[in-house]
Amino acid sequence: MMLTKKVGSKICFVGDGGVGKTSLIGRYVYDKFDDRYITTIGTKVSRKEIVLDYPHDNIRFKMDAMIWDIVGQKAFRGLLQEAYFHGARGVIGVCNLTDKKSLESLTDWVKSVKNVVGRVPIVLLANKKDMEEEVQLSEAEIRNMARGLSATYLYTSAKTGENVRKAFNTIGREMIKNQFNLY
Ligand SMILES: Nc1nc2c(ncn2[C@@H]2O[C@H](COP(=O)(O)OP(=O)(O)O)[C@@H](O)[C@H]2O)c(=O)[nH]1
Ligand SMILES: [Mg+2]
Repeated sequence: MMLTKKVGSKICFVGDGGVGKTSLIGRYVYDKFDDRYITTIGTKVSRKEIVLDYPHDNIRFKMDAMIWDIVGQKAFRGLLQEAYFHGARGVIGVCNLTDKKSLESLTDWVKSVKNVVGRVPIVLLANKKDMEEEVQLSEAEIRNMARGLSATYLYTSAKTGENVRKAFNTIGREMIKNQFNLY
């Protein structure tokens, strides 16, 4: 019989406005994609259980994930930032494949996270993979950034759903590795 262990966790999304953070969360948590661009204000927290199996250790983790989304990017400073990152166990950094600057920005985003919580697992998502004709970033550039941030990376599309579940499973497994030393 498999042992089930419940764990809580906070996952923070970072990345420039428009890269697809809210859409990726929407796709994962509610399985929908909204094509309109809605600029929301404040911070939104969604909740979803991530189930992770470790057959070799006979353990199933049921991770109660609190997924934090930044909204109103411009006002995101100082104390607000601290409250947002406080207690984060994992970070998903998102860039937009059709916007070169959005990859570079991740350096500062991750710096801000580290100032508050120190080292936590990071997964870098190169989003909008479906927009093939407009891609501005090479895989080498993404790989280099990921290496610099000690992050793993994945190509995603919130529109088609490609790799969205995998992105959350990957950060989940990284957090379990970090916390329980399980692989
Ligand atoms: N084609 C395409 N559009 C996307 C994708 N992800 C997000 N978008 C669109 O990009 C815009 C910004 O997305 P949003 O999730 O609000 O970005 P956020 O500011 O990072 O939360 C919206 O118009 C989305 O519909 C994607 O994977 N593919
Ligand atoms: Mg958003």
